[in-house]
Amino acid sequence: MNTAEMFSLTQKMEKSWDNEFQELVKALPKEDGWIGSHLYFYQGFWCPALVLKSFISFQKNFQAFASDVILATFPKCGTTWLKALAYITLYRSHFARDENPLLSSSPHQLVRFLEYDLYLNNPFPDLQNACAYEPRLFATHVPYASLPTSITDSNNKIVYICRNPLDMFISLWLFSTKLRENNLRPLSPDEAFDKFYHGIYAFGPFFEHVLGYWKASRENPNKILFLKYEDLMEDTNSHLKKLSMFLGVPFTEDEEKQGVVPEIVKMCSFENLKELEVNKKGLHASGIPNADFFRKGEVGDWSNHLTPSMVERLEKLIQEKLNNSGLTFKLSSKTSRIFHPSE
Ligand code: PAP
Repeated sequence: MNTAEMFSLTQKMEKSWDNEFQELVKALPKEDGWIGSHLYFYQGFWCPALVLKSFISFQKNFQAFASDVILATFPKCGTTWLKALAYITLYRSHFARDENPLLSSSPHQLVRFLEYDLYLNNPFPDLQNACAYEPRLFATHVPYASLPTSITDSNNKIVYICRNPLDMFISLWLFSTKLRENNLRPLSPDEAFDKFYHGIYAFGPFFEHVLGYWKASRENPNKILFLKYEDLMEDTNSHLKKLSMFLGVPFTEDEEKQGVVPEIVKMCSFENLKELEVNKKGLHASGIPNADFFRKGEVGDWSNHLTPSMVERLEKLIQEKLNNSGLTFKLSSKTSRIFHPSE
């Protein structure tokens, strides 16, 4: 599938909905999305038309195993990076160090999305064969409150990653600009900002998504590991060790001595993954070119794009939304400026 075919798939998707589904959808608030297809407000979040049906199938039909690992992320917050790190860490005993699967497969091929991939055209996908090894490892953008109860009620593990909303906005806007249908005029920075400010983007609003996982992780830290892109960027080694312990596959002393940790960090780094042939060409299951998942990979790039008034409005929004939550975001790596909602 190429990008043009992806758009036609999205449009066909809406046309292919049967009467019963059309009835359900008719009652939902609907907005134009960022790339040309629609967003529907369902269960408290803006769900892209492409995955509305597959999300519902996933929610209804997915049967979690207690051993499953689910990577849950807000879009543009480090999904690709986390997929690479988790896959290699969890399964490292299965392959030789010079036969790293990242050399031949994109992180999105290795760890498949539930709603964007496996359930996309099949309400009962073959999940067993979707994972090369045990335990099963999947990814999703679905908010915590909308996960299948078999995930929230079982003992499986969830790793969540999010990112400061200013960088996330810029990443989303530039990503969407590339993918936007050719016959539509580009979204202006003001239009994109307005949609962003009001939470109208895939899986938005951001704050509800992040706070859902944040609260759940505080209530159950053994089940949910809550990570932030900026922290990972600042010290990837120690976060990788934390991840390995959380997943029950801590690095042994021998591995530490052999430098396995920095080796994985380097292999999964933005600079390395971006340059691999497999990530320069080829398409994600949803039709998006693999290369579009690698742009700049920095903390604080928002300062090159946002106007002072946009920054001020977003800072106020963060303050309002995260107030008393205990959650903070670093906005810049250079100054290590930390935004405390109570400031
Ligand atoms: P998704 O949620 O749509 O799958 P995701 O991987 O979360 O996408 O977002 C892509 C962002 O992660 C891009 O950020 P940027 O636009 O600010 O540059 C991309 O560059 C960044 N990214 C991808 N891979 C890595 C990596 N290995 N290390 C750090 N950042 C990465």
